[in-house]
Amino acid sequence: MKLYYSPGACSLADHIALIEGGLPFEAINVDLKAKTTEDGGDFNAINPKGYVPVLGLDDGSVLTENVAILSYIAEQARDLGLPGEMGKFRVLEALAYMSTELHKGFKPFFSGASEDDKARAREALSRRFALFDDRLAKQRFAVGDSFTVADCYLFVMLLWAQTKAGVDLPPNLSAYYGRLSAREGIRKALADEGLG
Ligand SMILES: N[C@@H](CCC(=O)N[C@@H](CS)C(=O)NCC(=O)O)C(=O)O
Repeated sequence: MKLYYSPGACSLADHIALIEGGLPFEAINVDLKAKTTEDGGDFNAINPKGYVPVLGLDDGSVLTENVAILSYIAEQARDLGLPGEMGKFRVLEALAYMSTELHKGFKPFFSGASEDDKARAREALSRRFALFDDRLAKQRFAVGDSFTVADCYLFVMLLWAQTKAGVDLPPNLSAYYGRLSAREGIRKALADEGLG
């Protein structure tokens, strides 16, 4: 498999998941401004949407969208999903929430929005993050007591909260972020993207 990524972008979630799942892959850095891959290829020809993440599969097809890629990884590395009849849907529920309620909520911080818009976005993100803070009072990870692909995505949202948006993390989320930051797979993905 090939993961097309940009350092520190949302593709970091997929990068972490591939490492945590012990899956073989090649990471390919994409220049999102120039829309070129690190070997000078035309990124738009790989993904006409023009954004990362993209997972290049061994049959030559590509899979896009964090929710789909992380779900695919959870199928390949079963430890990164949840067991039981509803397990898959609980993980999907968390991924959808992160994609639509958290990830999109960062837009003002990437688009040169006004300070008022940023303040409103910060407030909305804090409210959205509170759901996970409440959960983490009772469980160790985003969707239960085992690490899943949902934690890979939540880690990136929490990293952005602190580094891009100036959102203070409440206590349970802060402790959770500390625990995740110490995981070998996460440290490796950060190091591989040059983020130390
Ligand atoms: N809906 C996509 C959004 C992906 C996305 O926002 N990618 C950003 C990086 S975090 C990107 O590549 N932006 C560059 C661009 O849109 O030109 C997903 O969830 O996978």
